[in-house]
Amino acid sequence: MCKNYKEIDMDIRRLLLGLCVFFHICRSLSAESTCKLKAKFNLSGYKDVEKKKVVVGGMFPVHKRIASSDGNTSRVPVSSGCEGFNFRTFRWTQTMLFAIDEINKRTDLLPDTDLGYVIYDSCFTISKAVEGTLTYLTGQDEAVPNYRCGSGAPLAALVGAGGSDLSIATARILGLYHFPQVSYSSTSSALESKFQFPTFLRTIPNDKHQSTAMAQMVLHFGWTWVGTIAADDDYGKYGIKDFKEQVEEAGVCISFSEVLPKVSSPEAIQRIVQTVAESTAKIIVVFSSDVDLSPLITELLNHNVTNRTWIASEAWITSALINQPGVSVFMKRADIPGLQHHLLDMDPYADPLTEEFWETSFNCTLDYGKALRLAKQRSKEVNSTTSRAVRGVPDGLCSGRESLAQLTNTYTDVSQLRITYSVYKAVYAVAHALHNLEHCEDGKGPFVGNSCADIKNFEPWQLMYYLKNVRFKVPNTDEEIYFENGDVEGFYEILNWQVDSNGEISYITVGRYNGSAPAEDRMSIMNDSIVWNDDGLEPPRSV
Ligand code: TCR
Repeated sequence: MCKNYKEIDMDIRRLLLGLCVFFHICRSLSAESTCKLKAKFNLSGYKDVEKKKVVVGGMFPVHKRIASSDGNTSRVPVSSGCEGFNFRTFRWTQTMLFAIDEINKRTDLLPDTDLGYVIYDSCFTISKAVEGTLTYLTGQDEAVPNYRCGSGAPLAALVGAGGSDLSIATARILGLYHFPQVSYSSTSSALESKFQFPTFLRTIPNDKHQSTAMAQMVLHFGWTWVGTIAADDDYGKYGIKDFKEQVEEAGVCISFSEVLPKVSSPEAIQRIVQTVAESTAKIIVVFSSDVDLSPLITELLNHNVTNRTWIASEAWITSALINQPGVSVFMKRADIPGLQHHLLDMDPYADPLTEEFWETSFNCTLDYGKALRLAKQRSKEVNSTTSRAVRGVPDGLCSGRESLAQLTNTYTDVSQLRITYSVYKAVYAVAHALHNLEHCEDGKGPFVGNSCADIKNFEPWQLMYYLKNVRFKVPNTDEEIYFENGDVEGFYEILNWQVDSNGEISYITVGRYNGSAPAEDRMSIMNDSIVWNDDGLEPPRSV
């Protein structure tokens, strides 16, 4: 039997609701039902008991994957751990804390209310994102959805969840509870459906603009033969689909369409390398995040596959590794005054993530016992009992005073803030919505009988109303944020990535794309400023 889109969607919702109710009832039969909110307040250190409190949730892919389980079903299953610490996404996490701190210090925005936060690591994995969402809604350690059982502060909205496939999963659950979600990096056009994702909003433009910009660029340079590479998720698939539809209509042929594996698969990567190497197409269009793309880039370099021109989405920043010029369509870069200071001013002992960050960055351990054990083991290995490690401070123990400023990694690099800026805007959107909710005038409110919501105990759909209608200026910029159908304006820079004779990489803005302008003035490209392969100024031929 065939079902239309809407019916299938209703089925998914019913199924989810059923699951949630099922678990909740089962659990409450054996419930010790205490609702613990592990929210942190007063980041800036002063305690104000007078202030009302609201918790904002955050979800970031701080790790790159979950640790694989051994598949043993004869033991009590435990939630998988995560591995592969990601410095870039950790910067996004710290930016959320920075924004909350900044808002809490302000006297004109939410002056009587303190924002707290709970942050979950989605580990780039759907199951972890769903687990985090359910835990967040319950305020319990266990993932049972029942957000109303909370003692303590109300939950505001979820800022997250990272990639589009994660946001699609969490938005389905949050939508059930009419709970708002503001995303900073989920760009897939699949998320534009308000029927499927009624409470989903984002401060990053919808990819349909980016796909169009990339298609326009291919047509602009007269390329007729291109290859495509997509991540195996809703970001890659929808991005490339929208791109292909547009170029194919204009008569461009697609030489190959490859999909990058989500879980490590050297064979699949080899196959793609072979396709790229053998194809006569010299223009390659990529829609993938850096985590999924980097294994391919490394292999291409190993195989010396050069002389290709890359038209890349977001991922390009790290794929700069590939050491060949390319063009990217990027969101605009921004500066956030004070952020760098906040990033450098970190207490390594603040929470498990800062600890892991510190240990990974400085290649040492913060745990005295562990350092001692390791040192003992090492000294046994070298068969020396008089090692300094065992007598005094063990080798490999971090002092906690290592210098972050001297560290040069993606965490401390604030020169290319794009998604980071989007995180900042998402937190501000929630704060402004809460501010408007709190300052609603009695008798002039938007709800039944012109009533207002109460900041101490509001319903998620009431906050959703304010988020939908929010309009504010981002601090220190002229940029105004408002949502139209959950989306913001699609304004991009076109960047050319160039390598100078010393091997230094620079990003040069060579054009702009404004998805909201009339069709004929959307794109402007300065052809002459682009440096192509072989340092040429002429655009390459597509075959
Ligand atoms: N939208 C992607 C996720 C993503 C990302 C990134 C992840 C974007 N840019 C940079 C890591 C680094 C753009 C999505 O799935 O929607």
